[in-house]
Amino acid sequence: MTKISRIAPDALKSRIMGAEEAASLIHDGAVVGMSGFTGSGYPKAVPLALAGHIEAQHAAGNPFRVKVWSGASTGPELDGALAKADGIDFRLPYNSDPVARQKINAGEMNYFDMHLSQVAPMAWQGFFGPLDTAVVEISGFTPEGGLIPSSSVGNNKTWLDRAEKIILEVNRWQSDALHGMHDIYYGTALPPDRKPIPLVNPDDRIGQPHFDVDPDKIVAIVETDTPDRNAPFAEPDAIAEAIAGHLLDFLRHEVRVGRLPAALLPLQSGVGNVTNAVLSGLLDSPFENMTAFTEVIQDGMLDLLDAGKLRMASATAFSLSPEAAERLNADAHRYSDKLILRPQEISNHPELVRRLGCVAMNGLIEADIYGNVNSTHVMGARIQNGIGGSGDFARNAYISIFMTPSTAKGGDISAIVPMASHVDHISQDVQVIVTEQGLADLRGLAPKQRASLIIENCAHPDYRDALHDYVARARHSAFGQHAPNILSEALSWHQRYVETGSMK
Ligand code: 0RQ
Repeated sequence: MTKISRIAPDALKSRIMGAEEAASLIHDGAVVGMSGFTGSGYPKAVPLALAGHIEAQHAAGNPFRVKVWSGASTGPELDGALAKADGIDFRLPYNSDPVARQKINAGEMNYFDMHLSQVAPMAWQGFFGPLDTAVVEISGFTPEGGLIPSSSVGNNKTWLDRAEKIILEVNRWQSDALHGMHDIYYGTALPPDRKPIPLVNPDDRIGQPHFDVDPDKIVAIVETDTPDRNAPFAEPDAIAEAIAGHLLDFLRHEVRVGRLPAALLPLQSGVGNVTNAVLSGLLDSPFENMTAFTEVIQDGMLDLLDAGKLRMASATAFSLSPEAAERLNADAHRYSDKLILRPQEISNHPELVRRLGCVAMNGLIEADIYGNVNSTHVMGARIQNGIGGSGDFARNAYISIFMTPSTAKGGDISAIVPMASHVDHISQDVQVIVTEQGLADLRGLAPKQRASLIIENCAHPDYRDALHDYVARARHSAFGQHAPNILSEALSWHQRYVETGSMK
């Protein structure tokens, strides 16, 4: 394994500076494209220094806020620190930071959560306006002055190309084994010049291992040695294990009846504890030689690689617990030829997800009796994280699976409701729903058939009778009998929760 050079080329050495000085190059109102995706590869020093600068400006009575674009979620030193300083005016496309979430839900911060595959194309289409500054973490430099990406690729290619000026953070903590792991595709174009993307297998490499950069745009280089800070995953509990069990039975059945090959099809696994538990469940499954064409590589994926069950994984970022990140860094060469990190417009590209036939497995907040899925808004109003890549994969997958515990908040909320209070995934994009109670295979079923199956197989027994009762009454009184609903009652469960703290 070759060591990554962390030293800037001679021509750029004069631009090495401290984080405070670099942060002072960002002005009030600036649009900043930050690196970072699910807690990996985000800049760690400059945003923190910028937050300090913003706090000082606010204390002096001066307004100061920036607009932040990223790949997906970042870390506490970025979203957390800037939100705490009340320094973010607008944010896209995905957030899981609790401080930022609180600000968004208090109405103090504008946020637009969007399909992750669409961020870079829309930036190129000019839909979001100009980008002032890119702040991008890299792991080092090639001898020719190219930039070796960090533990996530995200939208960095686009930020580096589109920004007027660039601030780099060179993070020595990132593993040497990242060198050669990335596949940066430069063949995208805007319509009418867009061409097919030449990727037909999950392990195809179609680009180059580094970013090209215009050195004249680099205004600052900051050296860091700081770990990515990902939240640890919860140990799979009995509920997560039951969900994984139902899902694995289903996959085995699909192989048996010839609808899936023995090695399955490229897996996509969403964020969260439940989806990570499913990956752990695959460890004990009969499937061999699996592949993943997904968005993030979680702990469970590393375990599958270690066990020889997973042949390779393609993603745009790592999303590892601190222990798994250390494990990867300590033994990274073992993984380097099995992992590919790509720009998120490629890792999540609808054309590729459809071509490869991904098996999409994502979490949900709530599903309604007809199979519409809410992944984002609690009680239709309060954002949890964002749609992330779930829509990119769910609509285009070979088979689209959503999973959740049947209740939330200690049983006070049913995850199966008469009508979803917000819809991210319409029933056509939802083919299978799994809870610890069981699995509903909705393929080819009409709405009324779906309702019976979802209530019987997925709803918690505490809520099952009430759901059956709702459907029975809707079959008498609804405006139509295709997907019968009682409009005055459909969202009453949510209203009851808002008023009393329980849907019961
Ligand atoms: O909140 O921690 O405050 O109690 O949501 O819920 O059950 O731990 O589930 O970690 O698997 O996340 C949909 C949020 C599930 C995730 C979601 C509350 C619950 C808890 C987490 P607390 P769990 P998970 C590609 C795929 C969208 C993005 C996506 C997600 C918290 O999967 O963000 O799929 N998906 N990306 O209490 C009120 C309900 C609730 C509820 C759960 N019905 N009502 N609160 N919660 N259900 C990857 C990327 O895009 C990066």
